[in-house]
Amino acid sequence: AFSVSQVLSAIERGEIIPFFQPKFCLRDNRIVGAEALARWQHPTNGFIPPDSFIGLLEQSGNIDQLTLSILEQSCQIAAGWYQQGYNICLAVNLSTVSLQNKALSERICSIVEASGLPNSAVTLEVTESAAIANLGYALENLTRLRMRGFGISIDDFGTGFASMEQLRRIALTELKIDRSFVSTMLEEKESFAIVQSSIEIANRLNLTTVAEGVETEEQRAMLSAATCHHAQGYLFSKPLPADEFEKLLQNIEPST
Ligand code: G
Ligand code: G
Ligand code: NA
Ligand code: MN
Repeated sequence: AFSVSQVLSAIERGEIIPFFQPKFCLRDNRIVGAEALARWQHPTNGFIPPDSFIGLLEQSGNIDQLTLSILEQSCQIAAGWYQQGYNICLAVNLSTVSLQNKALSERICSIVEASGLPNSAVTLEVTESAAIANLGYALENLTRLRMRGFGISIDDFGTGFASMEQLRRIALTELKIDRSFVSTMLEEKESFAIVQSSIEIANRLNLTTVAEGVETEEQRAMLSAATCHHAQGYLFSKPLPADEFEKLLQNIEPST
């Protein structure tokens, strides 16, 4: 296990970098987005997955350092793709813990502005990995970010933060169906009912739907028939280093 100060110095040394997992359109298979996922490129231990340091950062009050570092690095990379004519949306994970920070929305705006990427090409995926007692400044931050043009996505829908109450109160643009429902929906009618109902609610609320953890052709076909818009998962691609993601973009789409 690592200490908080080890993780913080890794961030400062630039060892924690974004990988990118594509989001695909289920209608025409085009890449519509890239989700930045943090990876610690440890000098001796290889790649360390985020589960081994995100909880630690959240509990010690340091998750903002990671969020803003991943945001800055991934915006700079995605700005390059944007300038090459690839019209894709960058997605960055935002912990509900970070949303407690009153100054968050201003810091996000200045990082994105410095990168040259328009706010409308960035979606913030709100992820709940820590239980929080009250939402504090979360609604205020999210409303301000939405007003500035960012997309707001609710991650892991159906498992936590993502309640019906939040659907009503937050100015969302996207709903991500949790992988646990997608992975069981072919065998369990309860899971499929949840997937289908989530898509119906999202459609009625004019939200884009993204299915996570799509691993098989059968799942892809079922989601497509259920009118889900976008999908992410090992069937299409695992999270990739920036240069490999760029090759995927070049293979699939000519720049305009
Ligand atoms: O990336 P997987 O590749 O292992 O990611 C595991 C979990 O870590 C996911 O729930 C994802 O939302 C979270 N995660 C990955 N990168 C980030 C990040 O930059 N910030 C936050 N807050 N969570 C992240
Ligand atoms: O919570 P969040 O949705 O941000 O987490 C994304 C996590 O899901 C990452 O750990 C990523 O590596 C993982 N992931 C992405 N696609 C698949 C998939 O098709 N199957 C499985 N099992 N995990 C996936
Ligand atoms: Na996410
Ligand atoms: Mn998720």
